[in-house]
Amino acid sequence: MFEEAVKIVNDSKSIYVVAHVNPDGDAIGSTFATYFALKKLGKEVYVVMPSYSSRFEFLPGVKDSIDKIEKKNYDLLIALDSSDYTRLAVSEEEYKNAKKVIMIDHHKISRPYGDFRYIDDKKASASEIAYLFIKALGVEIDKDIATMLYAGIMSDTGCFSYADTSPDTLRIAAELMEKGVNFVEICQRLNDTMKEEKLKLIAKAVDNMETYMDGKIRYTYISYEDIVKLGLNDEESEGMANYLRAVDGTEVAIYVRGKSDGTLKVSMRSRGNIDLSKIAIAFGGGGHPQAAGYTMNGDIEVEKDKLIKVVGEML
Ligand SMILES: [Mn+2]
Repeated sequence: MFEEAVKIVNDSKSIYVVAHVNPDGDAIGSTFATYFALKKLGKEVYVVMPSYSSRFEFLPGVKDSIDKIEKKNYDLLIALDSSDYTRLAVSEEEYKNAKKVIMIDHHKISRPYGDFRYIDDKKASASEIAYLFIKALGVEIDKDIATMLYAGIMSDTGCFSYADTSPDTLRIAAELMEKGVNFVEICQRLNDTMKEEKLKLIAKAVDNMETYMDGKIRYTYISYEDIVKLGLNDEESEGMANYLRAVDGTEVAIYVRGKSDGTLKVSMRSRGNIDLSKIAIAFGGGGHPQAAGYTMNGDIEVEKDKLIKVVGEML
């Protein structure tokens, strides 16, 4: 399964580990777990992560990440949780300077890149695949590695609640727990802690909420201007669809927000009765059955009506 990847790692000295921009818990967990494992193998290894939310700073090693790849020539780039190389947190030039690239991902729509690929959209998180990779490398899982893998798996499974959580996911989590992971703190800090500004954003999202089909569909929109006014950034303004979905009777929740680059991001969440990734793919995006998204082009009112019609037809 990973024989070729293990050979590539064994043949490499200088290694950079990278995930997508605006890293989430899974991106951070999978990259740092891999980083710690490669360090144990005596590799010259770095994590490139130019920006991340301060809520991840309590996790081991996060502050040691670097902003960019300085080397003109290096042996290996390992990319995790990133379905498309243009979304990686390195420039195209930095990417091309790698002698070899390993890609590890779990998204439904992946544009495969690199010399070795391990893509499994049945896996709930990239961190779960990183666990298999680390085992294949023959590295003993210590507390730091376990902490990062646990944080990643917990994040992308919605605390082990999404449909793609498998018996294997729980078996891996159990093994990680045995390594002394502080799972109470990880869950509290990543799931149950927010800035006051975020609470105000939720209030705004509720204020702007529209309901369709007797509440089966809930929609809300927040402009980038409003996000900036609250002092939040792109990453911190995510997650509103989860709150809308939590309302009893909701089948699909839709959250549209303005982003710093001027585009509109659509995030959808379902209770699992319809496959949102199909809708997202039709609109040029991707994701998972219960969580998917895309970039909205054109007039927001026209595009919103189009989306609500498509979702309504699938319900
Ligand atoms: Mn992920």
